Amino acid sequence: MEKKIGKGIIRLKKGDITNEKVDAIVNAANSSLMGGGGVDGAIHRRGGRKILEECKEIVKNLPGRFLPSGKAVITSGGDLDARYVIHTVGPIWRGGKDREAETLRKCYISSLELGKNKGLKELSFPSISTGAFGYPIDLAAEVAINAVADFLKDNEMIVNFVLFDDRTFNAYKEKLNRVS
Ligand code: AR6
Repeated sequence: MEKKIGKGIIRLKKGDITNEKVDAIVNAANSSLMGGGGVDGAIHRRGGRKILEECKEIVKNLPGRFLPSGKAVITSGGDLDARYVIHTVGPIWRGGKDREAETLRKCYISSLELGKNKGLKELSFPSISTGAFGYPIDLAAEVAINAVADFLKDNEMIVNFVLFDDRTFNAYKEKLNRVS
């Protein structure tokens, strides 16, 4: 499914984000940037050592040696078909009163801005925070779609959501149907 929004396009796909041949895929990382499970594990497994080496260099130079949630950094795509990986850290769901929505929105906006500043034209996102970090899918889908749609009002870009399972895909589809 795809929809023209503002100056760009939002596309929804079901599948594995590590297969994407785009300018950049986005990783739902953790603050250590040292890899993990879920989509993070899959990206590092297929992307190879180079991505981890670059992450180590980045972390070394960050205050406190961690990447705060809502921020994004960029590495090469290593052995992946994607040219770059943008690593962002989603919020851990704590019931909704810990500014989770604001932080999740920041993940999308900072990743998109980073891509824009690199001159990238096509990005692919997973569903950030809705796995290990426990963010309810319907709520996360709303934040994700609205953030990207707002960004596309002023920016020309193709933004794919690559969603791993039917439930997640359907939640994003429902939200995308509602935006104009
Ligand atoms: N392609 C696309 N989506 C995927 C893939 C894949 N290959 N693998 C899993 N997903 P999660 P989070 C989906 O847990 O909630 C890691 O350990 C998954 O089904 O990967 O932000 C990090 O190191 C779900 O819909 O990310 C962090 O510690 C979505 O991706 C922590 O998990 C996000 O699930 C981050 O948790």
